[in-house]
Amino acid sequence: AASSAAGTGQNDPAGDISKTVLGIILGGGAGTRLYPLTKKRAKPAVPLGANYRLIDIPVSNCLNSNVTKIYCLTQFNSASLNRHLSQAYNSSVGGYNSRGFVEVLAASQSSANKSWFQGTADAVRQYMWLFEEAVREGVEDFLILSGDHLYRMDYRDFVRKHRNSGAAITIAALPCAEKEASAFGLMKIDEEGRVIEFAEKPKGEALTKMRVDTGILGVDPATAAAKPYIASMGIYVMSAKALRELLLNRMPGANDFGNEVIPGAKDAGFKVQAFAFDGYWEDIGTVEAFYNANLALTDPEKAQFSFYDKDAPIYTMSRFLPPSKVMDCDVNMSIIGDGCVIKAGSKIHNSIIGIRSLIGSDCIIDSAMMMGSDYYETLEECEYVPGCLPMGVGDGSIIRRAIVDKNARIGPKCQIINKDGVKEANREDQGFVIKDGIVVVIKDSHIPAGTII
Ligand code: ADQ
Ligand code: ADP
Repeated sequence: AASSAAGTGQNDPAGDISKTVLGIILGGGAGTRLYPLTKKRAKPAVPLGANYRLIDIPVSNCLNSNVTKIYCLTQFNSASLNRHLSQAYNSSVGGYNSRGFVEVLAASQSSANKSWFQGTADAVRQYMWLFEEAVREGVEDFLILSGDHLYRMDYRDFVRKHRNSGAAITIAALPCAEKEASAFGLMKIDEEGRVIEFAEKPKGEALTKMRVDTGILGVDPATAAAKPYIASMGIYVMSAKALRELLLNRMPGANDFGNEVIPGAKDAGFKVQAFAFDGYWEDIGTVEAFYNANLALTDPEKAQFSFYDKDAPIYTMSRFLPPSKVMDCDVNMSIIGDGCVIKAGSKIHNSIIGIRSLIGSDCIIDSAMMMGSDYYETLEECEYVPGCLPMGVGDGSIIRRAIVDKNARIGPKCQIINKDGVKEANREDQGFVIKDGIVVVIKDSHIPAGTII
């Protein structure tokens, strides 16, 4: 199906996919699972690592795969997401020749004016009119991605496999253990990789019925024994024609890909294929998974993902921040973003310290993800803040097993340690929420001096 030999796709059997593939990133529904990180921003704008945002992962994977036409569907538009995308990417994709772009499409702007997307398939359906413009300009396949995954993939292999098999839909898949299996769409495939059964998040007996020998994916016997299910990664290549037929004609009421469109397409006789992926991949769409994946980045024994790869870097906004300053501190197994200042006597262990973090003296930051700040504030500006509480962490505070969102102001001698070992709590009036035992300090909140959580 290769159409043009221009650009970097010249010798690629998948063709120049910058012209024939449109990337569509599903940027989040109601945002309950990552709440309160999504309280004040669209999910794709949630900070990741010390310098990045969630959206940088799928967008970087697209650019490294030569997919340069990218839309991101979200429930609400946010200034920080738009600013981030335009500053980080538009100069690199918007060349005259490639005609690339990275754009946000929010539910509220939809012409079909249902103000909220009802699900993943509904979100795509509501913007089908716009995607069809891309089809008229040569796009043949849609690459449908999720906004909350941590992985690195060359989508060219995925597209090539899809085109070679002549499938209507190709689903990226990997082997999965019993313990995680019911969180995913599970499938059974034949020798050719065609999906013959698909069950979205089955439980109990329906789950055990989906057990297979995952050796069929080409994994070694030990892995096959430990991971006897084939899980959908929620990432799809769909031919534009088939998707139009499915969403507009066959299943005009289907809201979700996993629940309805995928099983429905298979039952209607559309060719649905699996594409085996064997790298690191993690769904980081819950507070616990998000926290664990971030902290794992700091631990050389656990880290399976690196933001740096010379052939496939993860890009982000260039902020031109000064390098971080660390006084007489004890820092180990930690990642420190740009523009931070950490004062003397502080101990930082197994933590992520995000951009522009200001940490006072004699603090203990342990197993924490600090997101940092969006801006620096001057002493004069701080005078307008109640109690003149500066952004960052005050002297002598202890933060353990917590996520501290951006622009938070934590006074001196606070302890954010989940002292009572609470599993779940909503204390939004006090500036925090506890989820899965992890304290999340909400963006812009004030935690007065001496507070113990
Ligand atoms: P889930 O991730 O549970 O399962 P879903 O909640 O539909 O499925 O979310 C998929 C992606 O779309 C997420 O990135 C989410 O943020 C986004 N999204 C959800 N609703 C949206 C909306 N209304 N508008 C825009 N974006 C929205 C899916 C598949 C499973 C598969 C897992 C793998 O359904 O089969 O196993 O992904 O993680
Ligand atoms: P980053 O990725 O650096 O967090 P954002 O786009 O989220 O980027 O925000 C950074 C920008 O936020 C700063 O350049 C600054 O202009 C702006 N900003 C947001 N709120 C304020 C504020 N209250 N005072 C000053 N600048 C602000």
